[in-house]
Amino acid sequence: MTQIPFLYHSSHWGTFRARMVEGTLELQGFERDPAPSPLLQNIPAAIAHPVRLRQPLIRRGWLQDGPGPDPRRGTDDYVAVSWDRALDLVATELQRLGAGPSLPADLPGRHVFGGSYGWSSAGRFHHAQSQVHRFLNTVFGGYVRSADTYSSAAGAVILDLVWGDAKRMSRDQAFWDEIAEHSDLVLAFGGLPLRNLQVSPGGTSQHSAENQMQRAAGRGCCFVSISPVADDMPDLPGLMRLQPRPATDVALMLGMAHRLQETGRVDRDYLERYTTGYDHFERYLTGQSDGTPKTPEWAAGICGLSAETIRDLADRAAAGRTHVTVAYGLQRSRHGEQPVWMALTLAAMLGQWALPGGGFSYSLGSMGSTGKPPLAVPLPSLPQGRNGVKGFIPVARISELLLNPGKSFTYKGETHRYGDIRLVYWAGGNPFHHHQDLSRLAEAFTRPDTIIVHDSVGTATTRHADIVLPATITAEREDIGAAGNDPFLIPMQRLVDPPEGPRDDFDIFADLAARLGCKDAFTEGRSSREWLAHLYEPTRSALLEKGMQAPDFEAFMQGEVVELPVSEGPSCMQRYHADPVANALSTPSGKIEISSAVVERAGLPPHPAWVEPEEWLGAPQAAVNPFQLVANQPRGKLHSQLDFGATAMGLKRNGRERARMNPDDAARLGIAEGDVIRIYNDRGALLAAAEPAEGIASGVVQLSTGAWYAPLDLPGSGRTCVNGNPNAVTSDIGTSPLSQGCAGQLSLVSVERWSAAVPEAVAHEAILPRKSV
Ligand code: PGD
Repeated sequence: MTQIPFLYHSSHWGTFRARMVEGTLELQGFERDPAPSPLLQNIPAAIAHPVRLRQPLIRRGWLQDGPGPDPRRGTDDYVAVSWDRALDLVATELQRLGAGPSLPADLPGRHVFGGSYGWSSAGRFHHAQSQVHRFLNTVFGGYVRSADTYSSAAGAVILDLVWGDAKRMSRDQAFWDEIAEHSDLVLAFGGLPLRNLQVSPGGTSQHSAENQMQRAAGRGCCFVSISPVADDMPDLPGLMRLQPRPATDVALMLGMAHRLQETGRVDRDYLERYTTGYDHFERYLTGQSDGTPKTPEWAAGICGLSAETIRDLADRAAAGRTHVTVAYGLQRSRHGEQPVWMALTLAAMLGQWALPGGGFSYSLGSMGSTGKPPLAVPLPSLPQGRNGVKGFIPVARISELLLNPGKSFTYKGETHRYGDIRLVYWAGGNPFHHHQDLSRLAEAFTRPDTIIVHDSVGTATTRHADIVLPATITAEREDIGAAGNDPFLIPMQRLVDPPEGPRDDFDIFADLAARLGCKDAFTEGRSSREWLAHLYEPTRSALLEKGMQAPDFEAFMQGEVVELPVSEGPSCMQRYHADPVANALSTPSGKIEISSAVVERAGLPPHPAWVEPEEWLGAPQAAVNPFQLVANQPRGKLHSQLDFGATAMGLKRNGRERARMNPDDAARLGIAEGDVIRIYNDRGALLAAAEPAEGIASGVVQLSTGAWYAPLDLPGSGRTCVNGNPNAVTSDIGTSPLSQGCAGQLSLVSVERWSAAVPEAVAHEAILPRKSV
């Protein structure tokens, strides 16, 4: 009997090989991956799950009454139509809004929100967000975009100002190798959670971080996990776990900084040569400017660790080679700039940045790609065309945009206005999972004339759309897998033919562009396969120029992964340390900025500072809502993707997300393992399955994001997500006037045992837009 061969493929959580055997997808981890991710086991469910969208759907109210604001979105039912009818309807609506081959100078795209934030899928060509951007640029001349990411907005904005291009700086140094070989102490604010390191946008072929941590720890390096959630760091020899109150890391860092200053261990030569503005910060640290010295005792009163512990940590940091790293999670909360800026300042004060294994990194605990060496060749990349529309929103201000056209907002020290949006076009994202205060988002989604969503599955977002177009999944199409800091180019082979119905996003857009008279501009005369061949070529040429093997496109798609060279040159920071004048940073002063005039102009303290957030355990609001909800990234899936897959479902209880809390807190509230609990505040409520867990700090409830949003009106509870999506209760407030990022990680909530009859979790397929009968 002939064996069915395993074919290569890729996902955000890893490269793999797979084959279809009797209707089932069999998977193997990539042979060069030391620890393939358990998330791979979510993929087989996607092939034929009832949650897959199979026909274009049009919301009944939109079909009957035409475009316009409509409170029925979210509750209306849908009419299934043929592809031809759906595309005709979409094209007519886009034309009504001004799309076409000749556009006025005042581009109609200014009324189109096309930010379309979301992780989409791996694959360089079929990446849905890139496709929708290219399409909107082609037919509307542009669109209102979103700036930054839900992952990192506060951190990226502050680091851009005080360190230089945050993304580039965090991705151009092999921190893991340095830590493994040289660090004595790693201060990990937010930990180094393996669940985050499983994933990276575009894919990650080698899950090697735990090996590197073990190598370092085996050599005697001490890792310090600083997080209210103990398993934010794997067990390691010599590991120290500290659990300060959530949102108080800045106070802890200031207490450490004060100790360094008081004991004369601040590296003033480093500060003088490489930084600017320390004197201003020092006056704040010592209390000269505000009367409050930021002593370890002061810090202890805020963060809950003892002054002794804070002093000891500072002493240890000064005694050896110390690497300071801060995870994205810390900045995904109010005043999220501060912990990132303060961690960078602490590293500068220690003065070991120019030495291997010392210094600062950002997002080492957040992305599988951070800390790996950058690549020395370009990757295939789909050109998105030119966006001629100037309007934008900071990424997490979507509800504000739709609810308040014309209202002013601030960003990076400047004032802008929200546009007037008539069309929302989304492909490759799930705002009804990722945005905060989802009841408010539902209200915002009633406002536009038309909302169009492409997805492969029927999420809560599709249920709020007027037109839903079913997309293929990666297993059903060919693509090229590749990602920054990942040393392989993967031929993503088609694993299974698509079922009747779904189409590739590219083909949908190509047919729409044809109806709008813009087909050639969109496709440039290429089919999907011709695009793949075209995009492959720059990488191949670069490999050949370096004298390396590079098969031609056809051989590549039929064959093996291609190994890519990594850069051996010095990183930006290594160049900067070698010559800070010739290799100045891209900050206003060219140096690391410990005080910033731009930040001050934006209305924030001019240097890193403890800025008390509204929702922390020391706030007046905690008297009403006494628990800090930590809504972090999930272990069993990427965001909301494949929430119905085997790994994700295996971690739920009766189909409901688990919320972990300290056993003493649970006992005090009469809550036992497996009880259903209600987590609520004045923004909303959700139900989750309680899991008392020793590793959760007192006063904290940890509930990861990702459960599919399923709001029901429950007696005595109001609108309640019965599947456990934390964004039912999080706050839709910007991180600060400077960055306006997502602050969804931390909120104050109340918790109680649900004592009424327990409603069942809503099955994923029941979230699909309801078809009329
Ligand atoms: P995903 O679940 O990845 O979430 O938010 P994001 O929207 O990225 O959604 C991707 C969607 O794209 C899925 O519905 C998937 O089916 C669809 N999709 C995948 N591939 C394709 C394709 O090829 N074509 C089409 N048309 N669709 C496709 C994630 C966001 O959530 C992020 S990045 C972060 S970091 C935030 N984190 C938090 C947090 O820490 N705390 C809270 N409270 N909230 C958060 N929200 C944010």
